[in-house]
Amino acid sequence: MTPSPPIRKVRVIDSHTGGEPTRIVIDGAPDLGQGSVADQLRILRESHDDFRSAVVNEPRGSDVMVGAVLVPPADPSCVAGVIFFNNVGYLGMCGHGTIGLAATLAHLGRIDPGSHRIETPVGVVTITLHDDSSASIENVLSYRYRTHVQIDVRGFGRMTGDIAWGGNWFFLVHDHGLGLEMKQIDKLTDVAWRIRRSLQHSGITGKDGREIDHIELIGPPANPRANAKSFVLCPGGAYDRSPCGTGTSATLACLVADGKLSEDQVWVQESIVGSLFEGSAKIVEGGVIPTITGTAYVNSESTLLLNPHDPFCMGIRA
Ligand code: PYC
Repeated sequence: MTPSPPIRKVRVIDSHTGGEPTRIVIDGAPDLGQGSVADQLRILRESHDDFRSAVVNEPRGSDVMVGAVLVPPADPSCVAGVIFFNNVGYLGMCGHGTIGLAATLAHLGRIDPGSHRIETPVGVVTITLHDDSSASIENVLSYRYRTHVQIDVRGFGRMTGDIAWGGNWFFLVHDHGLGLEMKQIDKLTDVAWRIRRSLQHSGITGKDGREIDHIELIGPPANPRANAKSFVLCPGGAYDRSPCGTGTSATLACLVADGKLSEDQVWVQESIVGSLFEGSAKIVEGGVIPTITGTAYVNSESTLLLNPHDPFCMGIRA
């Protein structure tokens, strides 16, 4: 009798940052070689994409789950490398996920309060773990690429937005005409998805033809501590429960470009579920370096079992 193929074990730590989940693989990921984190991402994408799906997709995960693999950094000044992904693909950077990474590394006893460099596929970011367990991330260079871009959104008419990079590509819209409230989630998701479609159909992209895969709708805050509230639609159709770290970075870049935010001025962004991130920006050549502060909570340590007999072992793909 041939022996059954073994069940593969993958150790993960789950956390949430302002309500948005992050599942970090700390053991059991495929071997991605010794290259830069960008090279390791290429190997993960080209040769092990089913692993991404197994970690974040149903039945183990959900459309909302953001996953990550902790990898060895090529840059010796970094304490870790990280590759973020979601239900449909990979993220250049992930702000809420990096705050979740700080909480996870602290939970594992791998970092203490203080600053630590992390290698991501789009550059090195710095996390500062604070004594109260909150964390700040100094993000990659963020900038506004185009302003006052007009699009026709089917069923909603003409809208105007900014295209900005905050570690992912964003289209930021103020004139959407909708209240940013939980009871409007279906409508907000619908309009944001239509905006994305309209950008695709019109051939409107980020720099170098990169797809704009995050849509951010901005409006007045509900919390008196906040400056603005946002609804962010992620690439796979789920909305970000957190204020979105890369989205807040893109917002800061636009505010600075418009002269509405000065260097180091604190900006508080509220998410659609009411969680808050604090942001500020250093002005540099070509844009800003944002710092985003939030708190993540580790809420599970577990072992995923990848059973080759399970027909949905590698997740249900869209
Ligand atoms: O916090 O940057 C972020 C993020 C991107 C997608 C989901 N969260």
